[in-house]
Amino acid sequence: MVYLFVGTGQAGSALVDEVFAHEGIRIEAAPLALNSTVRDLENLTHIEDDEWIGVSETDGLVPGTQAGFEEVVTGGFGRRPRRANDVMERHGQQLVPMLEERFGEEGNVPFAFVFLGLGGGTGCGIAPHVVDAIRRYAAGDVKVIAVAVLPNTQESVHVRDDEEETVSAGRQASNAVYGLDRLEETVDGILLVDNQRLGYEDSAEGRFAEYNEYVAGSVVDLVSGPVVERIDPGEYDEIDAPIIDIQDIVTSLSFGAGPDGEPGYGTIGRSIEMTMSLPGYFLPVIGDQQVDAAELAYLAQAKQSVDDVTFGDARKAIGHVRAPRKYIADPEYQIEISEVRRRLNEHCSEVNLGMVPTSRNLVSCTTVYTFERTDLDRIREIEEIADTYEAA
Ligand SMILES: Nc1nc2c(ncn2[C@@H]2O[C@H](COP(=O)(O)OP(=O)(O)OP(=O)(O)O)[C@@H](O)[C@H]2O)c(=O)[nH]1
Ligand SMILES: [Mg+2]
Repeated sequence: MVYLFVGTGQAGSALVDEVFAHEGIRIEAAPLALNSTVRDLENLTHIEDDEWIGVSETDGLVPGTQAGFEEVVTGGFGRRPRRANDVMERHGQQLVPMLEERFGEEGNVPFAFVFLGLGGGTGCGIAPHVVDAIRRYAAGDVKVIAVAVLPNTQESVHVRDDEEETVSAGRQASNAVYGLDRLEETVDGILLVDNQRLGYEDSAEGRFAEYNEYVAGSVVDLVSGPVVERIDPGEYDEIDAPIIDIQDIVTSLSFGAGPDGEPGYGTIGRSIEMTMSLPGYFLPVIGDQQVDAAELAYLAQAKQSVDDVTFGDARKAIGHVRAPRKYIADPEYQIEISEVRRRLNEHCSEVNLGMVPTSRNLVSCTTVYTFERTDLDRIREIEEIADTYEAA
């Protein structure tokens, strides 16, 4: 059994690359990066060529280790998601045997994250097909959450640091709506990451490193119970809150179940606090610090991944605390998880709370708020920019 993290396009692959920078993640999870330009794949640090799949207009889906990969996976789709979509309509079914070869024929994937940037061509065009292929591979028995990056639509952005070409906010918005409309047909839930949360200076291409780290760290913390720390809920009963499992996350990010179910739109945020003062690292006996749960929950909310959120519109929420055992079980240091609940309950009644022990000297609090698409002003704004662009 393996938890699959798939990156599509440049933004998607860069985010998955950051996820796999985390220690322990590979034990239960595996990455895949799909892109149309070999150059972007070569920039990945933690995903090797045997985990790449090239998307080529001439050759369809090409394994990263295939001879001549560099020659056929070059073009890219240059912000044209419809072209990427066409290629996947012709060749997307090739992905199913590739998954079988890698993960076994049994449909060994109970859960997948598919990451993409919504303003470009490749990710927007291929991600829904990748989700379909995962579903076919898993014979229906799989949950899929998309992690989708909303473009900064305040100004045109440089396509690359080293190129003059710019792409308009309108074009990106239009691609984003195209991508989201298709995505929501096929995934169980969508976590949104808004590049508009970055200052303009930081959102120029190539300067995403820190933001990607933050987003990847939040996602990893969210799934850390089953995926990283591999806690069996049954064997850990001294804590006030259960282990958040994958099903809890899916339930919190979707509305209804089965064929009538609809994906919710989630935002994610995370705050961390060191549990040891700096001298504590050198003299561990004196170093431990108390951790203020209310403050952590407040900060995690302030750092949510989407601009202009009305938290009162949230339908569901998750709060997840990852902390050293002492901060979970020792009465003197125990984190007041009820403070996290209190913050989430201020906005909505359906709240899922979890805690997981870790060996890091860090307490992290990750929160997710889930909305209906129509309740997010940022999506409405992007739709309006797209309409204006398409009408011109
Ligand atoms: N947060 C974040 N956003 C990124 C990153 N790289 C690109 N983006 C943004 O994501 C959106 C989609 O761009 P890309 O991921 O480059 O597009 P693509 O899927 O490779 O598609 P092409 O147009 O074919 O290159 C744009 O709004 C970019 O500004 C990244 O590493 N992190
Ligand atoms: Mg690209």
